[in-house]
Amino acid sequence: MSTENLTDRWENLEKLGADIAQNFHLRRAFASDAGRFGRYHLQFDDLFVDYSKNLVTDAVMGELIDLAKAANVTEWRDRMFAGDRINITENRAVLHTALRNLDGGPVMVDGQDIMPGIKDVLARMKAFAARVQGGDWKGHTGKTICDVVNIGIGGSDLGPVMINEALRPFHLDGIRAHFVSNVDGAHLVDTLKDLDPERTLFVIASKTFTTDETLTNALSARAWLIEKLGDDGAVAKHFVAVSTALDKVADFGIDTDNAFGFWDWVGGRYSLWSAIGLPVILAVGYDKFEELLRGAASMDHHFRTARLAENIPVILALIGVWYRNILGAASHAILPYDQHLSRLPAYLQQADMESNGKSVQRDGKKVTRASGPVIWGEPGTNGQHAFYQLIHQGTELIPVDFLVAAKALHPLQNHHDKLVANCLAQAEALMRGKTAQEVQVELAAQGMSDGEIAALAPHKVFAGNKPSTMILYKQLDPFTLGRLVAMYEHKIFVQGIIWNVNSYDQWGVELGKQLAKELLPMVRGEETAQNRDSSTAGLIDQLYSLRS
Ligand code: G6Q
Repeated sequence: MSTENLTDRWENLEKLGADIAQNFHLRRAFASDAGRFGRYHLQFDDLFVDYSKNLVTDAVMGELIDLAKAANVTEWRDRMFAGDRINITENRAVLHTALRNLDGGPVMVDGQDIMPGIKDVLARMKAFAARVQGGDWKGHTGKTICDVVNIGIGGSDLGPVMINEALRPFHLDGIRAHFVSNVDGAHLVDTLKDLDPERTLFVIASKTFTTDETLTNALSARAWLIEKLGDDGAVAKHFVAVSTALDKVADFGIDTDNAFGFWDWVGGRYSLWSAIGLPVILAVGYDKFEELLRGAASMDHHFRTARLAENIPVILALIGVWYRNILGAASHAILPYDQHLSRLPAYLQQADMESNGKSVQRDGKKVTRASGPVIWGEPGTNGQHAFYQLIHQGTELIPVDFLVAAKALHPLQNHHDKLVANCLAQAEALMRGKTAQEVQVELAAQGMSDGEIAALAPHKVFAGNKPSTMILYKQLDPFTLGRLVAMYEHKIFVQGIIWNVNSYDQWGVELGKQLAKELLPMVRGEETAQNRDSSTAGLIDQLYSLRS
């Protein structure tokens, strides 16, 4: 990669950024350019992305595309799909895309085609789910399963949780999926409270099968089951596992015939397409899961083949880079006007922040520019009655993604029309704002005196010029959902390439885990905390006085 090229590109972008910051307003841009929407939208089948309400011009978009070229985005993309070990700090390929390559050709890792193994696990999951759903799989006492509890955390939880929620309209009758992740015992206790042990199946989901939270929850769940059913032998019919470490699954006491494997080239936060999707398959059926995979595969194809300027993940990534690096935005909001996507912001928080929240480049040198932003959000319209105030009138620049379906999957059309109207209204309000003059006219029409108007008007002015991208899709079916999630995965990939970070490791989560191990005996009172810093030692003292 030629750094010199990149330096030139950044300099050009900075110049354009200074001009935009001074002289650009979205309201004027729309008023003066009837072709703005026409130029700044992308359509891929029934997925429509309107990026015209962003603080960009033709010059900016052209320069951003040149930045992507200078960073060799397409070469890196091809290396990822080809199975090169682009996760350099873990010496691993990054091949979650192979998991959905159902109709594609071979994908080689170390000279071996990995597709047969992927299809084999899918077939086993399909058969297993059919047995559970059809009532052939019986619990220890001969009863059928009606509740599935997935025990996993991070990448072994957030993906399936988000998908399970998103596909609620497709849930099969008779099986409910639950998710326990937190080592806070309240999560497990509250979940098990209303469940019938005779009819409950636990899926222990852990790539490594060493994660303390997951093993702690799994052991407590096992103890609960054995206590309720009065027999150690019950475990065989009520516990299955998803892992890359099948030896550890066996050590835990789960029959590996009831374990579903995946591979080290699947990153945790990219694993929902693998056997980690098992609770989703149990909840919605295998066919719907396959539609999800096919939707993702269609986005993979788009990402691999569309020109950079027409490539949805690339454009989203570049616009994000523009805000982060040139216009100084520290965060990015994900605002789905789709209740079923209520867990999408949390899912993307991990996908994005764990991938691109890095301070060193691939070669170990410190980054010279900001990397990943803070990702956050909540579904609309709820957020409107909560934090949108700050987006509209606060001092932060917060680019927003709105997501909304043209068609609802429920019969309450009136609700859906209101939902869509609100979503469009927010994008418009952010874009145009409300000028002092508009406010004055409005207040005068309400009969206010000049003095009253002068006092109130500044509070009622909206600066506008706040950017948003509208992601509009026909309806939230499994195919569309797969497409949307893959779109974000590739957006994150492109940004990681531009920032030159390794998006596929997560060393930043290790230190806390290590220290928790050291502190546990102190919290338990088995060791003194004397040698810790005074804050930690003082807090452990307080803990004891509060407990006694
Ligand atoms: C994701 C991270 C992390 C991981 C969890 C659970 O990319 O690696 O969130 O998924 O720590 O790990 P296990 O699946 O190994 O239990």
